[in-house]
Amino acid sequence: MTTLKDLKNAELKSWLQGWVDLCKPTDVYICNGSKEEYDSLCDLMVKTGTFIKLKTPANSYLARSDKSDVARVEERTFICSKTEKDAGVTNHWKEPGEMMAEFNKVFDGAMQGRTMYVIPFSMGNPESPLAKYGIEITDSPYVVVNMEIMTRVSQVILDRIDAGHEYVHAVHSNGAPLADGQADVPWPCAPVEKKYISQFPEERKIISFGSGYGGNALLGKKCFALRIATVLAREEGWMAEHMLILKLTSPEGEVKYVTGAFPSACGKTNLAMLTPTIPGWKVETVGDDIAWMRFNEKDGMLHAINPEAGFFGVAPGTSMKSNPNAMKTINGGNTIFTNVALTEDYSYWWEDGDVKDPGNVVDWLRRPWNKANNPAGPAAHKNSRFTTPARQCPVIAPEWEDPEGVPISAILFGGRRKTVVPLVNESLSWEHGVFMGATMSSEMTAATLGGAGQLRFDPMAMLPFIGYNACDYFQHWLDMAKHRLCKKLPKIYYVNWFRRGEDGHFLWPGYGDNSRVLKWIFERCDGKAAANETAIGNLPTEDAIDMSGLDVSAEDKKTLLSVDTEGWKATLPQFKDWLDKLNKYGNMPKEIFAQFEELKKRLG
Ligand code: GTP
Ligand code: SPV
Ligand code: MN
Repeated sequence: MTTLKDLKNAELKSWLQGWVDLCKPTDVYICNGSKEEYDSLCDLMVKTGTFIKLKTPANSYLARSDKSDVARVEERTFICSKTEKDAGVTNHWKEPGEMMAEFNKVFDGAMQGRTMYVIPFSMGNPESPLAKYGIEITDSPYVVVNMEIMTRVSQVILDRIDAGHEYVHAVHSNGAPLADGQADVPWPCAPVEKKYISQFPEERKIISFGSGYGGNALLGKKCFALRIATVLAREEGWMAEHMLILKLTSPEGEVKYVTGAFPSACGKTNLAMLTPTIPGWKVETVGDDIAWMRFNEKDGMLHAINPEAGFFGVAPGTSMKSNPNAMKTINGGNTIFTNVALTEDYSYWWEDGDVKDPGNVVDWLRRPWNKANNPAGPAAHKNSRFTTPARQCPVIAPEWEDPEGVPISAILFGGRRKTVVPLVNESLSWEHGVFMGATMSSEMTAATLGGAGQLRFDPMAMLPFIGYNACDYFQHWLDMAKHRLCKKLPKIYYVNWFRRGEDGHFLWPGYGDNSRVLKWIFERCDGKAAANETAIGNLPTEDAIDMSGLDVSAEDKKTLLSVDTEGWKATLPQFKDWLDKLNKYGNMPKEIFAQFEELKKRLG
C-alpha cells in the first residue's frame, strides 16, 4: 500500500498534504483499485449501515441516500472561470478566488472523524492516447467503490501520476464531519443550500462539497468527463459530449458506429443496448453516457471512446422487456443499487420492472411498502440508479476499449417532445445539424432536482455540462468541420421517441423498435434510403422506414413522419429568444443566426 510518505512527485504530495491539513481526516488511504480493497470497503459499509448486502445478484449492495440527496443539483453547480463571460449564461459563475475563500472555510475540518480516500483513476483505457487521468480525494467509501466501477482505478495510474503524468485534481467531501463520539448516519451529506459542485476549468480542478449522489460526487463523470473535458477538448481540438456510442451491424455484416446525445433520463442507456426488432440487425454497446471524440490521423473520421468503465443507469422502467441487456449486466453481479426498494428476500425492486407486485418491500425512504398499502410515492425513487461494470454487458462491443476509438458515421440529437418534433429528421448540412443541436429542447426529468415535466432548451443535451460559454461551444462544433484531420464528418439527425397523441399515448413504440430508425439512418449514410427534403430537414419518405409487424396506426405514422409547419412556426419566436439569451456577450456564431433565418424562410 502506498502512503503519502512514499510519493515522489512534489506537486502531488503537497496538493494532497494541503487538503489533509485543511480537512483534518483521522487517516488517509491511497486506493489501488484491487478487488480486496473493493470488498473490504463494501464490508465496512455494511457494518456502518450505508450498504445492505443483497442475496441476489451476487456480490451486490443496496444503498439509500438521504432524502434531500437524490440527483444532480444544478442550482449549486458552478463554473469558476476567471471571467463571467467564459462561463456564459448557461452556467452559474463564481470568481475562482472568492470560491476558494469559501472552500477554505467549508472544508476546514470537513473530514474530521473520517478517512480520506485518494483515488487515482483514468477516464478511458489508460493505454489510449485519448485517455485522461485524475485523482479524486473523498471522505466517502461509497464514492470509492462507485468510482472503482465507473472509472479505471489502479496502482499503475498512481505510479504514472507520481512519475509526472498530468492529471485533473478533484476533491470531494460529503460535508458531514464526525465529532468525537458522534454516531454516524447511513448517508452523510450537507443540506442543499450548503452543497457546491464547482469546476475550475483553467486549473483543471474540481471541488465538490455536501452531496454523495451520482454526478455530484463521482467526479470522473459529469464534472471531469464533461465540464472540464469540454474545456480541454476546445483547446486541443476534440469533443467531449453527453452521448451514447453504439455499434450497428446490418444483415450483410456491414458495421457503422453511431453516437446519440439525449438529455438525462431520455433514453441513452436504452438505445445503447437495444435489441433490434428487425431481423438480421445487431446493436452492440460501446458507451451509454459520455463520448470523447477526435479526428483520426489515418482515416480522417471522428473516432469516439467511452471514457467510462461502468453504467450508472436509471433503474425504474428497466426490465427484461425494455432493456434485457441492462438487466443481464446488473444480474451478472457486482452491482450497487441506490434508492431502489429492498424485497423480503434481499433483492432489488423498482416500478415498471419485471415483477409487477413485489409483495412487502422496504421503500427507498426505509419504510414498509406494498402495492395495497403504501406511503405516498413510488417504492424506488424516480432517479434511483444501478452502478454496474460495462464489461459484464452481454452486448458490449469487443472493441469498446480500443485505444483508437471507433469511427462515427452518424450523430443523433433527441429529447422528450410530446408535440411538433417528428420521429427522425436528417440535417441538411453540418451547420444545420449544429443549429438543430443548439435549439434542442426536452421535457425535464427526475435526473435533476426540481422542474420535472417542464420544457427546457438543452443544447446538445449539454445544458448543465458545458464547462464554458455555450456560444463558444457552438463555434467549436462549427470549427470541427474545418479541423486539419477532418476528411469525413458524421451525418446529424434529430430523433424523438416521445411524440404523443392527443389522448397522451406514445405514437412510437420506442425501445427495440428504434432499430427501425437506426436502419434508415444506416442506409442514409450509404446514400441509399429515401427521404424528402422539407423545411426542417430530410424526412423519411412514407415507406422508407421498415414498419413491418408494427402496431402503429396509419394516422400515427403520418403524424410521426410529417412536418407540423404551424407547430414549427410557433416555435420560432422561442428559438429566437433562446439564441438571444445565450448571446448576452455577443459571441453567438453568425452561422447559427443564419440557420435560424433560413429555417424561417423555408417554413414560409
Ligand atoms: P442518464 O443516465 O440520466 O443520462 O439517462 P439516459 O439518457 O441513459 O436514459 P435511460 O436510457 O436510462 O432512459 C430513461 C427513461 O426513458 C427510462 O425510464 C426509459 O424507460 C425511458 N425510455 C428509454 N427509451 C425509450 C423509448 O424509446 N421510448 C419511451 N417511451 N421511453 C423510453
Ligand atoms: C445524468 O444525469 O445525465 C446522469 C446521472 O447520467 S449523473 O451521473 O448523476 O449525472
Ligand atoms: Mn447522463
